[in-house]
Amino acid sequence: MFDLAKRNGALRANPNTVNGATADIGITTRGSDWYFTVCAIMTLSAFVFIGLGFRKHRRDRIFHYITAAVVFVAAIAYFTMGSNLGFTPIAVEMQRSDHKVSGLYREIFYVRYIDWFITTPLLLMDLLLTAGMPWPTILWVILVDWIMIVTGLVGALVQSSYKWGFYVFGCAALAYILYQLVWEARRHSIPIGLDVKRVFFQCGTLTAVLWLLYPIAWGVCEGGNVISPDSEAVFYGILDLLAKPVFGALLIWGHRNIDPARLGLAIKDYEDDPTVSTRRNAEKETAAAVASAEAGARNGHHTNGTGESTAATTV
Ligand code: RET
Repeated sequence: MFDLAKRNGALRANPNTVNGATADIGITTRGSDWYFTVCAIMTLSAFVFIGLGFRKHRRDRIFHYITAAVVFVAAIAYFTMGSNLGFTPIAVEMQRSDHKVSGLYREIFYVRYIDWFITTPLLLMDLLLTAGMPWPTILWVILVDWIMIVTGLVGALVQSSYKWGFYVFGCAALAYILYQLVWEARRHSIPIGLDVKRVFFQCGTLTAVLWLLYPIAWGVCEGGNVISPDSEAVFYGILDLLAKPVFGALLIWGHRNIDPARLGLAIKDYEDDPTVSTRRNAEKETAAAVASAEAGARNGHHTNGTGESTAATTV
């Protein structure tokens, strides 16, 4: 571990000066190591989720693909933060005397919000599709989610106390999302079946509890500058590990015996469509018959032109 820390040259390669300002409140090599560790876990989970998807018919892989995309994107965001990139120094509104957070400019990782902008809608899709919610509601909840993330980002980049105004908008958006999850969607999942209700309840509860902790983390990191960027890495890192790979594993496991068609996700697969495969086979038979007739004519043999024996072997 000590050797690994010595080998991690991210902070040397990518220093804290960006856009003409230097972040004097930034991560250390230990923070960078932790970000890289989370990156590795996210990457591994992405491959596991994709691998599990191969055990299902491709028509039934929607939850595997969505969840794998979530952890893949997170892996890239964590690689960025581990590399001491994807941040900008922002003058702190509240200057502190504690040496861990004393200074004028704090390192604000905007890449976190890019990650969330992509992944939180996917997590909401995982949940709301499980509950069988109608797509206009899903779209609406995703739009509200985007408002939450964007207000969080803007607030984090604002230097004055007006940052808290954006925070309040973000919290209002979160309250609405949680209402949709714990009330509307939960009730919608009940009539679909006990198994669906159970997986929605487990993943929905985990999400509701975890998502409430994000604004607390923001309040003590980007907002109030109370805890150091290394502690910020641990706080958000643990939340993200629980909200993405752990949530994903629970969800995929919960879906193992649920046919997506029951959730209104009856997806057509070209390969399985009997009209398509019958037509395809008929085309193959005709092609084989023509080929054997031509071959027969070339060899001077007489055939009846149906090429039945050849066709039978090609079907
Ligand atoms: C912010 C600040 C503004 C107020 C609120 C926030 C909530 C953020 C949430 C983020 C969830 C992220 C997840 C990531 C997955 O890996 C933007 C921090 C309410 C709930 C689940």
